[in-house]
Amino acid sequence: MAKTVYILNGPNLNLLGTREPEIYGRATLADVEKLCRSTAAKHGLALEFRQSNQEARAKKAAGLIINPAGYTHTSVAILDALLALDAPVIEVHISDIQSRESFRRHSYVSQAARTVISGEGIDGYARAIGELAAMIGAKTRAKV
Ligand code: CA2
Repeated sequence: MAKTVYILNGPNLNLLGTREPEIYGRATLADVEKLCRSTAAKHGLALEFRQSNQEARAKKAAGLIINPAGYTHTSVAILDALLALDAPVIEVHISDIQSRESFRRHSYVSQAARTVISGEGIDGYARAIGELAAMIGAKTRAKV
């Protein structure tokens, strides 16, 4: 059976493509989901793609990719939840959080993340799936 990877998107990411295209690009969250589904399929992974304005749990995850959005910079609760998870975590940001306002430069979530991908636009999600696939030993097709 295919391993399941969770992609969790934090608050307000449903607004992607509607505002601030100079920071976040023009792709919508539906476009991000489409990209993630095709990338996951290439790696033989099942995908749960969620957007929530609240915290989410992912009990059956073989691995987890999270864009915690604004919670990145505020939430010890999300950090604790990720530390309690027995699966590798990758943190993704569409924008480069290190080159924006000073309050965005600190991430609580990074302490629980094996890898942080920031500033690659929505392609960062596809890279995260590839890296997670390698970490969890997914059956990636030869030509991805
Ligand atoms: O760059 C990212 O992916 C962020 O996680 C996005 C968060 C921001 O608070 C983080 O510092 C960096 C914002 C999510 C809301 O996204 C919007 C997109 C378009 C219009 C309004 C909000």
